[in-house]
Amino acid sequence: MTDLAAVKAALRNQAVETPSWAYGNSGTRFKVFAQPGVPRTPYEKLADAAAVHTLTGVAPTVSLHIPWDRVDDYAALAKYADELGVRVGAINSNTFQDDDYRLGSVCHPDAAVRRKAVGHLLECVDIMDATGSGDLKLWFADGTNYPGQDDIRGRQDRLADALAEVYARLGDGQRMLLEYKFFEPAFYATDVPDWGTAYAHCLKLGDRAQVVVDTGHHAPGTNIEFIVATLLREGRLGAFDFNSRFYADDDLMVGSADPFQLFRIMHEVLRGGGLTSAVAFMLDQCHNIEAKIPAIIRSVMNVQEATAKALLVDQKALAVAQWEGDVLGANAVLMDAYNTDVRPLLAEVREDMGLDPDPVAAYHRSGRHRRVVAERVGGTQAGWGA
Ligand code: PSV
Ligand code: MN
Ligand code: MN
Repeated sequence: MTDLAAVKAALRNQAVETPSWAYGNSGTRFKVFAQPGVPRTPYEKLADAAAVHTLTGVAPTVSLHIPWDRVDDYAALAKYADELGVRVGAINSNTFQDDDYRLGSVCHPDAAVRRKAVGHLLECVDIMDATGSGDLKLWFADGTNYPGQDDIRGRQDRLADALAEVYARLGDGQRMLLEYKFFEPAFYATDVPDWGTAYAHCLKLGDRAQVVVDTGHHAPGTNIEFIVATLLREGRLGAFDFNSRFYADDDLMVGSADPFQLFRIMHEVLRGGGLTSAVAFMLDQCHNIEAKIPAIIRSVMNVQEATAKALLVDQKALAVAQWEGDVLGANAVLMDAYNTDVRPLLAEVREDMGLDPDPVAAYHRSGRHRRVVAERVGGTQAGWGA
């Protein structure tokens, strides 16, 4: 038996962070298909994020990416967010789009390049101070393409030194979130390829260094929920970067390729107390061919649906079946929850929150897209290739 009132309360209190870059134009290395009405400035990205929050009620924060979201006055940007009813979330660093970073950034063999990269990371902490952001999110494109190209151990030492310097600069209430990715853009050896490497660095740094699980950053067949369970058990799961992959780092809408995997992840989050802790549920997606705001709303809804199904798992029945060694019974408890149509429940939750039960339809009815297309002429790229 599940307590429906508790399930609804948990769903009302859920928060999903949307990324500023998902609102802008993006593409593959083959082509960026520009869409009319995309934001031209970080201010307009915040306005789009606020529209998503107004319709869903559960997307109150926005990740920024520096330098894609560079402005002169970050405090003014944060104030504008506040006026729109949203807040600045994680500050994402970028140490991969500069010619100097051909051989890496914080792991580069040349100390001058490493200094430049660390300088950028420290600037990101300044931006956190100015915006009130609590999270510094680090993803490094560092790695090597050929055996012997550089010293694998030496690069780990350089990485550790850089992380320690930045960690020491964090203020009260600020965290460092370290993301891993098993390959790309480096193909032979990536410097932070897996959760174990990220975890080992975080462990040395201190409690406020935590691991980011980007769902698109794993080899096919990886049991991501096991990683989630392990990191939560160790108190080191800082955040998710949610998206979907079919082949590699595809950055498609979360819950679109494998909703069952998302459910299994959310079930482990729930089991590990991650729904009520400081784990940040962020999206890291790009909408190359589909309309952006409806895609982001749909993604938030997909996270909600997976969460609702996880909350509906009859934990008592599951524990009994597991204890009795009832393999099929235990699996059936999980599958019963997964196979429940939770859309009516989420519609009720939205109505309880004073929202339209169908946020995508409400967005289309609002006429906002037409208005914005007329107002905004000449969009910017999300950042990839910009
Ligand atoms: C590159 O793989 C990446 O998608 C990482 O997942 C980062 O989180 C994101 O770019 C933004 O820098
Ligand atoms: Mn990511
Ligand atoms: Mn990625």
